[in-house]
Amino acid sequence: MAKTCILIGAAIDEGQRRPGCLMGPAAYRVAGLPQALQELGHGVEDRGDVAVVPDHDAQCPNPAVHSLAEVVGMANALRKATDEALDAGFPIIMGGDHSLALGSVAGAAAHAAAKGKPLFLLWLDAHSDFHTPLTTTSGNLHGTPVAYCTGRDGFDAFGPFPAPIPPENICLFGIRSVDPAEHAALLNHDIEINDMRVLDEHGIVKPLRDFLNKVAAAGGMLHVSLDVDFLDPSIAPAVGTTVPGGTTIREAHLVMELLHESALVTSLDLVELNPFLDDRGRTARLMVDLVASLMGRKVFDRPTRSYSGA
Ligand code: 6HN
Ligand code: MN
Ligand code: MN
Ligand code: MN
Repeated sequence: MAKTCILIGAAIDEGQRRPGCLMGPAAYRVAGLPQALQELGHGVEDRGDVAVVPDHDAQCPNPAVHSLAEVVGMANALRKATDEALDAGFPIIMGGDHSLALGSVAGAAAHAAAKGKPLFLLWLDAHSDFHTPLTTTSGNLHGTPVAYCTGRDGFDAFGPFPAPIPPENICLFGIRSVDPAEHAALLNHDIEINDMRVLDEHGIVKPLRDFLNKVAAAGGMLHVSLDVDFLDPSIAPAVGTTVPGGTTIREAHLVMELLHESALVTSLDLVELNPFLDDRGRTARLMVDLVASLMGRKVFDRPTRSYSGA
């Protein structure tokens, strides 16, 4: 079914320390994201990059945390932009580092709560991003959004998360790097953790389908947050936090194809692309191709003679 895709640029790289992610929105436009969506029959409305007003009153007791004012400013702007975009269509937030999800998921949660629907969160990432501003040792706020979404303490500067997402509604998928403080906290939260160990053994299909069945049964909305480092660095070099042992091109496409078939996804983040680290645009183009699969691109539209699994 054709959608109105609302492109929102979140040009931020202050959620970590390596400059470059702020060029992400421009790279997605150059790599042809709007055209790819149009070719699939979708409407596209590019709302440009959101304007950020840094919150210079924002405070955090952990001295390691840096750029709090800028990250809070972006979160405020994106919370509003994502909530509003959900009224008009399918928001695609073009990052920017993963700290932008402190705003986009909050906007999706506010929207879902207003509609009386449960929100589910699929986190496609090498990392669990389950630090709070109080536990992070790097001080990089891109490592914190999942914790914020569950309503954990330590996020005073961001204001309360609207309608915290029950941990059972969150699925971490593809993770292979978890810090000790995150590990300890995850043990106390009933989040579905499909780390690479699980995906190696079971493949991606069954764990993903099981989660999607849960979303469908609850009549939920589904926000997907796609971190470039979900992919193996050999195919997606344009990211600051590479972790070997990630998903292959085909696994990633299959995830997207299953998400398309489910028709459950209601909003999407594209995060951590650092075009300065890219190799002739290949990571940006791969991300655009993955979005195309999520939005309905296929090799064959129901082949008449193919293996059915029956
Ligand atoms: N990401 N756990 C590390 C940290 O610095 O807190 C890495 C975070 C990576 C963040 O995946 O968006
Ligand atoms: Mn991440
Ligand atoms: Mn709304
Ligand atoms: Mn990551």
